[in-house]
Amino acid sequence: MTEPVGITSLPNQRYKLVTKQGGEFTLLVAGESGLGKTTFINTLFQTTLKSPIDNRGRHKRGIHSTTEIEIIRAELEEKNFKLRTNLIDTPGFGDNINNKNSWQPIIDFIDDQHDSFMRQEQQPLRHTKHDLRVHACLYFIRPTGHSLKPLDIETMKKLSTRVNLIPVIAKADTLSPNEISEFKNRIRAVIEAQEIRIYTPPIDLDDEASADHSKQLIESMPFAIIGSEQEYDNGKGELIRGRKYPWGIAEVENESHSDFRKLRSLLLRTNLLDLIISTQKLHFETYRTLRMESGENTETNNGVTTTARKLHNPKFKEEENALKKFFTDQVKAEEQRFRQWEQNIVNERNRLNTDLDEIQQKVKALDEQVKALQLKSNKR
Ligand SMILES: Nc1nc2c(ncn2[C@@H]2O[C@H](COP(=O)(O)OP(=O)(O)O)[C@@H](O)[C@H]2O)c(=O)[nH]1
Ligand SMILES: [Mg+2]
Repeated sequence: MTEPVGITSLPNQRYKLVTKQGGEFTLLVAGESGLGKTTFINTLFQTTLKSPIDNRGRHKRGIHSTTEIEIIRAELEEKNFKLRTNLIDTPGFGDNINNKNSWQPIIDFIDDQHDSFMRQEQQPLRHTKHDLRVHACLYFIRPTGHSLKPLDIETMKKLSTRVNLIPVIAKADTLSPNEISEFKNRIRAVIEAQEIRIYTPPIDLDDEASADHSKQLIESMPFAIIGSEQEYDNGKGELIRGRKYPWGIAEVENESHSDFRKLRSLLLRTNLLDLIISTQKLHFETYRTLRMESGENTETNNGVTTTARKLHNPKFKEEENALKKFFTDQVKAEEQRFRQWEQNIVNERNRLNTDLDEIQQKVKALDEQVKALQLKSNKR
């Protein structure tokens, strides 16, 4: 029996689904070397760590001869709720002369987790499923102030059809607030023009406060973040996490310096369930359906699945295109379903309003009858 992860305090009943499935959250960081990915993970730990990192939980997983993906397991605590978390730190890419396919180990890692979970599902007798499916992928963007590089665009496209992709501007302390807001606009324009589907917090029409919150998050995207493993005295006897400059401290948790708090809250609190559920319903289902459709038998060779490799190997352009197309259709279907659901609510409201009108008229008529009867009896 898995322990509830503390998200039971959330109003939404869907937590049951999540706790039943194991209640784990897996976050992956990706992007070029030196952008602060490892620092971000440590910052997240230091600001939310529940129990010290278990050394046994920190292990490396060889993916490629020159690259290693590190999995760190920890229990995080954000505003009194505990969450078992897997943080996947990936080596940077883009620093080779030839960066072609340098994102491949990360894409393979994500696909492998879907694949492994799918195989475990086919063996219903296994009780504890080993699940490292990635619920959110932070993509670190170099704070150039210009635009996205072709390598960023290509990598983000590949990631976006597989995981909830959350782009972030690294090292926000190296840009001025104006530069950040212009840079954000440029990045958003490229993301739109290139039709890259980034994770967008859903807007709940039934809940004004939550809808406003989502809108605020969406307006802040891509989040500009500062990471730091250091704390400094702010002169008032308080220790502040940040980066020290001659002019002062660029503060990690100060909302006017960085979007770190917004991002942390989105990941670990407000959108945690949505990230987990959409991974299952959208990304995992997309993967599984495509694998089924490909109709190939899974061949296991030293634990490496050849079909998975083939399906997503960029050399097989058709498969990659099939994935993209299927995913787009899924998203459209989801949106269609959402619109239908919205329409149903409107219809239901109209129906209730009509019912109400009718009832009010009946009440009025009955009232008049009562009055008429009273008049009659008074006359007698
Ligand atoms: N200015 C600034 N430097 C940072 C920030 N985060 C990390 N760094 C520095 O950038 C360098 C690379 O960080 P690291 O976390 O190893 O990057 P990674 O290769 O993406 O994992 C280190 O010297 C960090 O101290 C940040 O938010 N702002
Ligand atoms: Mg690193």
